[in-house]
Amino acid sequence: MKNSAAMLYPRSTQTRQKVSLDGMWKFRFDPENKGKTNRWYEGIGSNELMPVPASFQDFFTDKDSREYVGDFWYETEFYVPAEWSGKDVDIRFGGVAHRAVVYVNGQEITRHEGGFLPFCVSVTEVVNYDCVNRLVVMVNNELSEQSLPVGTTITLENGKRMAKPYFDFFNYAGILRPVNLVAVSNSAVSDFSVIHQLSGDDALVEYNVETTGDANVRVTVFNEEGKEVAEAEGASGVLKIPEVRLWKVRNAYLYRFVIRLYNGDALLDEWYDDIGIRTVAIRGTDFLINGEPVYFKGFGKHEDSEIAGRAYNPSVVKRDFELMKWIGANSFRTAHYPYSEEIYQMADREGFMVIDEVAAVGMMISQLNFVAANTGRNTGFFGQEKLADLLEHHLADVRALINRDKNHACVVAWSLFNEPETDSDNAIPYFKEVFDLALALDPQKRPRTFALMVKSRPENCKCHPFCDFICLNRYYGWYVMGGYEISDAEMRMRQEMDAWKAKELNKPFIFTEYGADTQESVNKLPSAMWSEEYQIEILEMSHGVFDDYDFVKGEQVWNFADFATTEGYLRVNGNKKGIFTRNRQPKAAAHYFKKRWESLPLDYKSK
Ligand code: BDP
Repeated sequence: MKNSAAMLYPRSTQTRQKVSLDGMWKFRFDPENKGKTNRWYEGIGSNELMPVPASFQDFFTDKDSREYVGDFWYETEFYVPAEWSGKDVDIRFGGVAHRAVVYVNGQEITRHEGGFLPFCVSVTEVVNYDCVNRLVVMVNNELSEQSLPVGTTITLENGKRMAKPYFDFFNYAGILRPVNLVAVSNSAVSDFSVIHQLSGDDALVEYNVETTGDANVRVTVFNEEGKEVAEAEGASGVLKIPEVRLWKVRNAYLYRFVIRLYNGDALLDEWYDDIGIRTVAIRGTDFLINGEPVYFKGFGKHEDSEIAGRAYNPSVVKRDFELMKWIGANSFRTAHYPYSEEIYQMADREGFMVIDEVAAVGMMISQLNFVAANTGRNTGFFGQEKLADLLEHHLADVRALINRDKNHACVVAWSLFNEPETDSDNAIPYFKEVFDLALALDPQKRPRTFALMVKSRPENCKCHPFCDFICLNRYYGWYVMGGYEISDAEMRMRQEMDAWKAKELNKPFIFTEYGADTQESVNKLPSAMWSEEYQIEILEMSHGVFDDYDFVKGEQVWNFADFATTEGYLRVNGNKKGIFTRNRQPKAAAHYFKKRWESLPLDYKSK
């Protein structure tokens, strides 16, 4: 499907206008499903205010609101200036979890499935110019086995509904990311992609521009001093950047690519993007950036913070990057869904490598969720009847993810699942479709992977051959033989690593999860599970193992910070595996990591 020009990251330029619609909107729950019958799309009839962007859950003091599952409605107004008539006027949503129906001036104008990727809709035909217009969004946060992320929705005896995620993070929902009103010309840039190649001291950047109308295309590249360094005409071609300053890990350099469309001398459209030039490849067990081996140090993260939940929060993003720089990290995985676009822009700027994950989480018969576990099904997850519907959503998300993130230098790999079931034959054709699509769509052909859960082992996993590099989530010393049994846990871990080694896969491995739940300020001598001492003990044990296997090319501990989950006896006020608290202060393990990571060179273990 062709992009609309407003899908590109919203920017104001000589020809484009964007107006933020963020702020306080009207809000209303719809527990009896009467919004549509009562025509709330013409106005929701509520004066309750709700911030956008935000997750609604943590504002309320009553549990029914926090746990609410179903439809809920938002309303705001926007003004369209008269001088925009003749342009294409769009509304662009950064992310609405998990699905939305959008109405302008009482008319339904689009529907969107999936909470973590942007969508836009043209409102040119339905807005009134030089007037105030009404925008209503009906959002829904139900979980199912046919949508991402995967879970179920149950009904309690009292009639109230409840989310049962097959995943370990709170089912935050709402308008989570910025909303913009965008005006672009009818002949505009709708897509742009780059492929980098190094040639001696120079870079050859193959580019491709797509447009919504006929126009002459010019691409001009500026360095960080604002000096023009390359220019080319035509919808596709090669830009030669002499004596290129490459984007390097934790030493970034970004060029500004300005794309202009002309009709004769008349400027029709202008859009720009700040892009780092680098190559990504895998050679044997090495992960290469610009042809040089790198070792991943960092985290599995979440978009999660106090009060606004999963909302894009620039202050939290800033703090997180400062902490990651302080501790000596160089990478993170966007567990378990695509993050806000601004986070990738920050990672580009700060030189962090990102393993970019789609929201394909919970694709197993849940271990945490007894409702699912007790259904008695033994077909395995990929044996389910309505698998085609799930696959369709999964492929749509892969498409949208690559479309959104393909030009980011920080994105060095795609993670296409987290901890799926991999031991049944049913999984194989499903995996093949997802992996093939990612390869076909990515102009840069970045490495693809998925995170293997504990049950995906060298002897039974049927799906790791799809991976260009292998990501392991392992909890030896926590879920597997914790506490005083940690010495046995270490032996088990080494046995597993020996078995992987014996397979001679000749691919890099990265530990994308390991760690221990740790309650801040609980100190114990000798250590005990949940204490800050025990967290460090697991880390030391794990690192000792990683260090002994040459093909382990990275460590991303679980998790950067404590985060909210569904309540349950396995979780004490959320998941406490953070190296930082939820409020972004260090646990003792943070100081331990700072020492280790500052001493490991970027090319650690390269031959
Ligand atoms: C892994 C999951 C992650 C969980 C983690 C844990 O990938 O989402 O939060 O375990 O249990 O299985 O802490």
